[in-house]
Amino acid sequence: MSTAKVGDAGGGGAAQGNLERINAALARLLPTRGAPPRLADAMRCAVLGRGKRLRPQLTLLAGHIADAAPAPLEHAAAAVEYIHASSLIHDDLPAMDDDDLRRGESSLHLRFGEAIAILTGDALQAAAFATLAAAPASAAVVQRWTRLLGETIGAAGMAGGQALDLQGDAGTTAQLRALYDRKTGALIRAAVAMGAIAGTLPDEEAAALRGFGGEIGVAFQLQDDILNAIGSTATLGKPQGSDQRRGKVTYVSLLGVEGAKNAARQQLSRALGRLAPFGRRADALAALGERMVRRAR
Ligand code: GRG
Repeated sequence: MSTAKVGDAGGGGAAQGNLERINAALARLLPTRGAPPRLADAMRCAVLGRGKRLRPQLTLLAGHIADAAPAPLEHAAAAVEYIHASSLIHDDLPAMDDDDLRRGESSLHLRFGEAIAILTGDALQAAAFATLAAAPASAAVVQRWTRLLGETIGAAGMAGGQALDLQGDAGTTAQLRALYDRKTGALIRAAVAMGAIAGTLPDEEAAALRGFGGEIGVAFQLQDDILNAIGSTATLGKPQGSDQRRGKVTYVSLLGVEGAKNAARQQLSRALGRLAPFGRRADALAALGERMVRRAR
């Protein structure tokens, strides 16, 4: 795969090239050797299914801006997607959101049973860290990645955000934003930051990239709220209207559909504003940010 394609803003061919490269890396680096066949099957289903691969694309494009080498970037991108896949499995479990449908197919716990689904999530979290540790990168880079990813998925990050979500008592947009920043935004921010860590950027540019990651993460979850309210189950590949059926507090329940759309637009423009210092160098990353918010699934 040509590395020259990674950051081209042209969309079409370059984006497709990145997707092929990501899918190849996800399959190649997935540590299933020695796993019981059923667990290995479940891991492959969870990781190689019909996902959009937004987070690994963010890692590659941020790494491109930071002039990072392609091989270590692939490890970071795969690690982020393994965590994402793990989070989807756990999110769908009966004890969490109890969702039957994911990416247009039965949720993993319905296909493999709840125990194997839990173990698949566990194994994928471990796989992420093993993949980082096996990257052809300096010890300093691997240490920064592992610390960041550990903090991202932990009590102050995704696990904490999910706990707040299950509590269901975010009553204001400020509280909801703080919750989304952990539950969804943390991994998206980390995906961008890990690309930056793999390369060389002055501190203020690295901070600008992290800022973009944080803002686009919240914008992405805002669009998710909107799609849950007005999308279709067939396009989404997951149940439309589930937030309302569960009485969940979302941007749509707080602001209405039009208010949430406005908030998403504002949030997107805040995110894109963070890329200003990079000029045309960030065109592809900005285009991906726009796709993340203007998506239909
Ligand atoms: C500690 C990893 C970990 C998980 C435990 C379950 C949990 C805590 C957190 C849930 C996080 C979560 C699933 C947030 C929702 C984010 C979201 C809108 C995901 C959908 O992402 P897409 O659209 O999915 O990128 P695809 O299918 O395209 O990959």
